[in-house]
Amino acid sequence: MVGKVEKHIENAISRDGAIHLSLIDPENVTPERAGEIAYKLQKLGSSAIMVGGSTVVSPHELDEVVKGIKKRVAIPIILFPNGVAGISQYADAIFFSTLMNSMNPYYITGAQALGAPLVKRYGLEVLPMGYIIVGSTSGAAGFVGQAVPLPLDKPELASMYALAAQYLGMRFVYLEAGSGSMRPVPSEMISSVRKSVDVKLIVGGGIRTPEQASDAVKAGADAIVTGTVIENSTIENAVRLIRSIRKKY
Ligand code: 1GP
Repeated sequence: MVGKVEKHIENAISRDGAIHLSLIDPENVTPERAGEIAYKLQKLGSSAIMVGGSTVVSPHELDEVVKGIKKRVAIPIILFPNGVAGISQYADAIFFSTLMNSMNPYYITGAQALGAPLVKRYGLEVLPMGYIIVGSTSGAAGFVGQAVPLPLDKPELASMYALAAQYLGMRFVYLEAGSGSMRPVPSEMISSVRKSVDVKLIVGGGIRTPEQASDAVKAGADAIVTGTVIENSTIENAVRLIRSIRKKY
């Protein structure tokens, strides 16, 4: 069932052409700092705050960070979990994901089965997502998730995985080049996936400049995720980056 958060995302994409999603890693910030960052990003036009990281192990710290963000923003807070420790009752929704190209069943259905009862008990809105890791610099996500990252020069492989995700019922596909990657997802790969699927296409990992963000949108991304780059960049770069994503401005 499509809930409030998914409708908010759909509406923002149809209004703006494409949207920016901000990722905050709860292991890198205090709850107060997370709130400040989220407040700034909301003001700049980010459509939702994602909270998660590949090595999150403390549900308590996660809860505190989500609460810190919630105090400061009205936009949805969406969990981006690495496993069962990535679930917080204080968030609005969860990207309920399967790591499509993991070699370990724990990341394909195991953690999902363990976490599902908690997601239900907390009443979190579920956003079903196929998560696909690409490129040899995909870092912690690829390593922890025991993925065999798709080669960046093989867009057809990404399309196959994305189409499989759609056929499995996912309403989101996330092409992930890894946080801090030196090589973001190439335009050719994004456009190949765009041609193959109708679901919402999220792209992230290593996007640092407005030009990279806008190239990804031109290639067909519906949403661009950036992590710490916004936090560390100048306000001008952050404004330009978020604006560059909106096709209709
Ligand atoms: C990581 O795709 C996200 O999961 C964001 O990556 O930190 O490089 O922006 P960056």
